[in-house]
Amino acid sequence: MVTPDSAAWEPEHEEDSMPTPEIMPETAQLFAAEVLAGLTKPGQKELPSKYLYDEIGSKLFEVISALPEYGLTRADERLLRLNAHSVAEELPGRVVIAELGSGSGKKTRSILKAFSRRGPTFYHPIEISATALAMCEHELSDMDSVSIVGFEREYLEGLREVAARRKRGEKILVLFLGSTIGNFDPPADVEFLQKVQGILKGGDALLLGTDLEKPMGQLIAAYDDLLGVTAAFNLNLLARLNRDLDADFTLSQFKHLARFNPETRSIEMHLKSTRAQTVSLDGGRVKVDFQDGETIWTESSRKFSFADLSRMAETSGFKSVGQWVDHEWPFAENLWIVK
Ligand code: AVI
Repeated sequence: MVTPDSAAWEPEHEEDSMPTPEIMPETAQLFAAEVLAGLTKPGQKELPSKYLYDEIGSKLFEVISALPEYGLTRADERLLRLNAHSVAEELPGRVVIAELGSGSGKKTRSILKAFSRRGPTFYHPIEISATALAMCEHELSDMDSVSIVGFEREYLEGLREVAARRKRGEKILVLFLGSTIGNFDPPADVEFLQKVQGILKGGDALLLGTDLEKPMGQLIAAYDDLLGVTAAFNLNLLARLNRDLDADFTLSQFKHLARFNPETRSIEMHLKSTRAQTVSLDGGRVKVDFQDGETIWTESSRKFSFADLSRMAETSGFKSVGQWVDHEWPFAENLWIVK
């Protein structure tokens, strides 16, 4: 069975543990604690999907976004390119833009362009991955009328900082693009949106990108592509644990799995152990047993219906004022205002 020598994950042992150079010390401790909790959970083992995005994971996700099977990012970009001016029209006055997850500068550029036509614009990407933040800042550095101040923070913490710096008369537009909300398992999705709403004030807005329902075959192909990029993206999480938490996963003994869960209407990614084995973490202080065929659940990607979206806006305290839909790859951009 699992032997979580949890004391080994306490701060006094930090010096002899491998550091996580990708993230700040307190975030590194949370990372170790969440990994331990997920791998020692009774029943289904799991790892939080936010940890897929270290330097290599972020780059692999960029490649996934270019794959013919995976139309999500292109649909998101297309919608923003075509409708950024309509979003800006809905939000007159001075608007500060905060983005949860720095995303690819490419899609944010259209929004920033539309707002910066009115004058100097402030943009705050919020991201726990230093690499992703740096990639975004670099991508947008040529936009002269846009001041970029990034926050290397968890989403809500970063958003609180943006709200605390707000000047009189300024509105905040929060961008949460790319259907990252689909990676939160219900009810965590609505709870998260409620927290976002709680940080904002009446008249502030949220632009939420959401992937829509589509045929199962199309979804499986998108999350288990022929080149194996998504498999590499998923397996990199174990490689990251080896690098950053002194673990000894043998990558060839785990297999990427993508399966559709009809109850939650989401695609799940798992890493399946291809044999019974014991893996150690923190240089051997923690041991985790796997049965042959046992999986680690690494991500859910929910696909929304229009009814889901209306319900989510309502229960999280927003009013929908605009929705733009891509029909080539069913995807919706939703503009919600704090009631
Ligand atoms: C970031 N997120 C919305 C992606 C998705 O489609 O759920 C992550 C991803 N996982 C596998 N491929 C892409």
